[in-house]
Amino acid sequence: MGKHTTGRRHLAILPLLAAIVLVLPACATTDDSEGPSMPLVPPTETPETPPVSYYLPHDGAWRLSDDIPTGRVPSALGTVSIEGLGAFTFNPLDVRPLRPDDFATGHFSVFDVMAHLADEGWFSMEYHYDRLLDTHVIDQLDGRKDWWYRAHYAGGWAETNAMRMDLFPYKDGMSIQLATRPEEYLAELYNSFGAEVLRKSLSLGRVVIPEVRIGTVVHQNVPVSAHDVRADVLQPGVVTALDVLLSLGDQRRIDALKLTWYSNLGQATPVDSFYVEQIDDGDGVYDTEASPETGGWVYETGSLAFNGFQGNNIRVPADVRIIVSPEYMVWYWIGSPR
Ligand SMILES: [Ca+2]
Repeated sequence: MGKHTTGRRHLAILPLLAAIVLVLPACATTDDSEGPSMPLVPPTETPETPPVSYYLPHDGAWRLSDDIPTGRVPSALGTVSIEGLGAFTFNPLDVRPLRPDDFATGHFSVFDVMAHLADEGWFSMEYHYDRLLDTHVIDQLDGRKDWWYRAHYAGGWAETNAMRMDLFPYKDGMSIQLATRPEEYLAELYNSFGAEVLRKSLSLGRVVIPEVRIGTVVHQNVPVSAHDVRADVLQPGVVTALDVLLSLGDQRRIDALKLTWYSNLGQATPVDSFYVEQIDDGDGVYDTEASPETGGWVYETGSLAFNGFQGNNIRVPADVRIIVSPEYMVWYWIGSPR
């Protein structure tokens, strides 16, 4: 019988996990078999910085300067809750990415955590990479099929999520829950992934989004290229939701963008991401900078089958939201019209 973890960082997410933990067996485990000497301070940690804003284009280009902040590498013990099995603890410094072409050194996905725990022998899990879906699929976990997950960053809340588990970047303070879902639900998810891969192959490997809506403006068949804004977290060439806006800038369909880097936001720490605080496309609607008085932008992207809060509207910042070839993207202005 293992023991419960009592790491200070975990206390912040305990209220959110409590509902799940209460219905799980009491046999929680903790990965402390390697002794107490695990380092908790990463070699490349960067300190928190105050919010800092960047305006694009910069020197005529839709690229940020080279001296932008970088995110902290995961370093604190993390936990995963698995339906019917309990909570498992891991050291992020032990986790290796199954998709090293996507994640930069020190960074990895939610799925990588699961694969790591299975490799350590904490539970039985079989999985494979399906190239027709461009994702790893869990064939069985603890003898059961049809697993899916919920995950959110520190300060967030449990969200229905239709993002590939092996592309969801892990951060310290994250909450991760695995549970079985109806077979039909997984089939619909995988159908949406397969449609993305097919769409990308029909575009000869390029990301082309059939419809991008920004406020009241609709852009059709938007080609998207990588701009490598988050080279600290993602590998060069990985395409993100933010790249959609930067590509529209390249194409002169957006006049200006404001991106603000936050190390933390209230209870949410670390954040370590850029937030989009202005999309000026010159039509006079929602063109000004976001503010508490006027409002701001939120976005969603994915398959229409999972639009809104069915899975596409999740609190993953655009700069680390890897996209494969989504069916649509929408940026909503929340607040008063300006
Ligand atoms: Ca506008």
